[in-house]
Amino acid sequence: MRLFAGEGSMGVLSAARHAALLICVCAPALAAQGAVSGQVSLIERPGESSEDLADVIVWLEPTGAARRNSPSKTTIRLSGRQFSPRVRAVAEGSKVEFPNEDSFSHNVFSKAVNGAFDTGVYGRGKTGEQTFREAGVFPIYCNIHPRMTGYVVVMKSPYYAQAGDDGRFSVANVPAGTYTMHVWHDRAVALEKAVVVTAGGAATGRIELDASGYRFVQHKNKLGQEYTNANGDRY
Ligand SMILES: [Cu+2]
Repeated sequence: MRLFAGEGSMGVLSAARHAALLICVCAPALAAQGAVSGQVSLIERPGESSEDLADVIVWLEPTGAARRNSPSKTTIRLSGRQFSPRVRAVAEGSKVEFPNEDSFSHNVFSKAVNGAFDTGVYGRGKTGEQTFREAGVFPIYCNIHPRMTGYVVVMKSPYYAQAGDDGRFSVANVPAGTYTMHVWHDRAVALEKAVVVTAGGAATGRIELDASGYRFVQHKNKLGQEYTNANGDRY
């Protein structure tokens, strides 16, 4: 780097002071973040086992101020008459694309308050999309295939995670503080739990969600009517 006449050692000292200041500001914030981890299981009716624990979403709502969430772009594929993945957690303001990988048409829609949309009918290789601007749980359906059900879970908090197939979850980079932890699965009663996160994170242990009261109810099509299967699709 070229030094201009008269700058010399003062410039170097000034740079050193700036570096020291940066370290003082950044170091405590970095040191006080940890992972919040645990394992979720579902209580089903007798004889039923859970095969969809990866649909569990865990998020932490700070009791104080939170850093801002960063919107992103993500994908839920339409494949084999299913949403894949079936559940997707995204930050508030994120765009979700729905590429059609089947050889027949789909029509993605939601009737959710604050999140209603309708992509219209589109065929193989085309992509529908929707931007989710408000936090909440948004059920998404297909107007052609009555069994297609998915969920976009939109987060205000930046601290969230989706469980693995075994129900284990880990929410990374959570600053020390007190939080309300939310645990969600579409067939279970939603659970809330107070969690204290230290500089080393927090371990919640095993969390049981109650899905024993779940009963399947066929949703209506986008016009609020029963599906007629007029196009010949069978399940
Ligand atoms: Cu469809």
